[in-house]
Amino acid sequence: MTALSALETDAAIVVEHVARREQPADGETVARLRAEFPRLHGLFRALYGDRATSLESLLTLIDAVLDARADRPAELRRLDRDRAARPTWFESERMLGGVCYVDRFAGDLDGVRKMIPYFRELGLTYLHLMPLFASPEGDNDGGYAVSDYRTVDPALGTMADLRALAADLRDAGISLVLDFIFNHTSNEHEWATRALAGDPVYENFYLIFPDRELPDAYERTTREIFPDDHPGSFVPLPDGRWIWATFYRFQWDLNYANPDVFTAMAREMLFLANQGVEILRMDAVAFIWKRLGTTCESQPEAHLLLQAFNAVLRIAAPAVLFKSEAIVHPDEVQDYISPDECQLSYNPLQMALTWEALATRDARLLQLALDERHELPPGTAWVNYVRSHDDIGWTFADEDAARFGIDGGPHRRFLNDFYIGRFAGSFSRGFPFQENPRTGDARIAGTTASLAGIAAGDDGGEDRVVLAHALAMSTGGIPLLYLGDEVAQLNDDTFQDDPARRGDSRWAHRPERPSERYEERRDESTVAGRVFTRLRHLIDVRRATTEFAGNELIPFHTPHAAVVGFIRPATDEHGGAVLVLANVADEPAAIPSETVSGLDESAWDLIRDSAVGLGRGLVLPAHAFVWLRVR
Ligand code: OTU
Repeated sequence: MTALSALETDAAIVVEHVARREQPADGETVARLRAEFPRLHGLFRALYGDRATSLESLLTLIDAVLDARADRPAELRRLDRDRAARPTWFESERMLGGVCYVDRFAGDLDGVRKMIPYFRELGLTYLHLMPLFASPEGDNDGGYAVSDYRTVDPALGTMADLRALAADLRDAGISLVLDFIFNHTSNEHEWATRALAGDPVYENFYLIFPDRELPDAYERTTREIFPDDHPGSFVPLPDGRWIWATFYRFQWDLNYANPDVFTAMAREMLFLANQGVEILRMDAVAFIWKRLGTTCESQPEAHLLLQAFNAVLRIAAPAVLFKSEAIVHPDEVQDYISPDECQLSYNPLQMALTWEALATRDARLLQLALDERHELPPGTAWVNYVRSHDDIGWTFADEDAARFGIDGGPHRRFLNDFYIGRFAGSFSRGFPFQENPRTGDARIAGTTASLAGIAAGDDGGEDRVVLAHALAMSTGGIPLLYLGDEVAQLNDDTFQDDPARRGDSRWAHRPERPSERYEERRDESTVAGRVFTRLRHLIDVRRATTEFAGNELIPFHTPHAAVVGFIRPATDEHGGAVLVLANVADEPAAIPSETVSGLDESAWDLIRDSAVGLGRGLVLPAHAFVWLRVR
């Protein structure tokens, strides 16, 4: 039987199946099912076609999708239509993201609602709330161990509160972003407890092995992700068996080779979509498919699974976007980004290389990333951030570094030493995260202000905080602020005294809302006030600069290794173009007139709102940047 005839016969069965449903699907939904079916069918066959029951599984999935569509509230169906009419909404220069923990920033969901006026003051259009679902007591990886995707952590509120908050945020022009933590569940999820109790249906939801034979075989090629917690990728169960746990011992990886797992998780995803979530942050995408003899990261099936989830959403909740969280080699990061897979992605390379440039006072690797690794397919966007709730990992490509004679391994060790503050003369006060003595690997924890020099009292600290944000706000896509960084919050050292947080230095950069600093935010005699005022101004300028929409970027090279440069071209007939130059060095950089001779002599400084002449070149002070409208 050819693939085409399989599609035809299966489609006929699906049509009949859908017609027999108790609750008939509306015309719009049927049209979307028709449009997406060939793709979903192909993906499902590629993933599960070798199983005798694969068609049956597909029918179960389609029922789940149609049930979710039937449950989709009217205002979200309206959103589906609005987004379809303006599909590039997220590429606007007005987009600005913020991220926070509900409890640490605002107490609970009601507290978040009360912060909406502040979010508007700041200009947010996107709010990522860190995981807020039921989770084990004590250490739960900041909520990344989910025990029930349909229950909000009772300390934070209820599902009804979450729905109401999503609607209030939407009214304020802010899209709610939540994680879809789909690589693993907590060991207290009902599926996990049933698996542990020996229920074969749920044993099949996870990857459980009777002895060490296969775990040992897999571990010959897998990476240790959280070596502080346990070595390798497996943890023992009380009965002596071994279960796959890539991250913490209480986070059990799901078995996506089982189509029932895909359908069960699709149900949870659609449930979240129907609560009013507009963007799902797809956690740990690289890890979702395992294959013996490989790293078990970024396998081809990981992409097929994401595309299948994407197809499911296009039918039932088409307004919702995916943001990929792949903190891996830059080639691999790119592979997750397409309109059919994840429309948005963190840009870990730009993030890490911004810090790399600040430490080395050399922006060449960052420039190379903008020159060669910035472009994206139409209909997609980067999420550019200075730092997240996670560590900073040095995920640049060794082959890129080699082009400048830099050896990746020792360079990473230097960067770790520098940001931990072990390197003489460092301005940084960071912590090591998951330092692995066996491999010499480590990543970095710390708030932006503490890493950039403010905690150490370095003269360039405030400038570096602003510079790093200015880059995230100007290269394209959605800039994302870690809330609290706009008032230069410092590390929270108290995690070291809390048994539930002690083992995870990322808590250093997840402080509680620094309310004193927020009170000082209009007082420019304070650090918080100066940083806030400068960032707030950048946000205003960005919103008024249409050239900052979209992702198009033309590299602009200067003779200085410490200067990164690019032009953001006009996106409409009215715009000129915006030249961005940023100097990461501790000394001024003089840009000679020849470098800017291709531009009109008179330019407009968007930040100072004043004319500048380029006839004699220009001088960038230490840690300074310009956004110039040029012709
Ligand atoms: C993600 O990060 C989350 O962002 C973390 O907060 C979680 O702890 C983790 O998953 C488990 O849910 O290893 O150090 O892309 O870098 O997925 C962070 C690879 C992590 C990993 C990433 C993971």
